Amino acid sequence: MSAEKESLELISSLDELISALKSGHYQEVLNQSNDLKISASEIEHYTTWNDSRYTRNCIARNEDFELILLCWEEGQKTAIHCHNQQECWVKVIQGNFAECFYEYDDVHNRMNPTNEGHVGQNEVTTIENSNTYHSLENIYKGRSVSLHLYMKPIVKCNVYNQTTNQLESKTLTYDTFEGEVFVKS
Ligand code: 2CO
Ligand code: FE2
Repeated sequence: MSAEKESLELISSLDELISALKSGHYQEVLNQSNDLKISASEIEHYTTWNDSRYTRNCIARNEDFELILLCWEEGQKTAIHCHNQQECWVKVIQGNFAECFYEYDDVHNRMNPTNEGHVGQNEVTTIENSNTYHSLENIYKGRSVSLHLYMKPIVKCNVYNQTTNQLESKTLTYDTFEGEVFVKS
């Protein structure tokens, strides 16, 4: 890493975060995840809502990263899923989440819970281990919003089907891209 890249100052806005990512300051962005202060007004342009599932709104992306805003109505949650071995952090902009971690036991074909906790406003959660699965649920009394950085972009991930106890590959998509309705090409 060059000396120039190591000297990035504290990121204090969404625009600075996007610039830092687009210029490849990945390690600094990872290091600053806890200190980043992104206000609800900065991300308002990217928020969309759906009564039946959380929405995925891509703020910025290239071949090395994707920065996504997830918008959750009260009670909405993910399936148990992995991150396809990509480095990541998740920062809560507004609201409160319950998070459960799991490891997949491929001998017995089952998902074993390993840990659980809460992620509140301005807090960060990560997945360190490529074999780790997790689920997130909006437990706030109202809408929650979370900012997700994946490096590299997660195109597909495994999702655990609790009825069959099988892992299924799921292709991830966006509701919006850079603030516009996303149209698959
Ligand atoms: N990984 C899920 C997604 O990108 C959200 S759970 O937090 O990482 O849809
Ligand atoms: Fe996730």
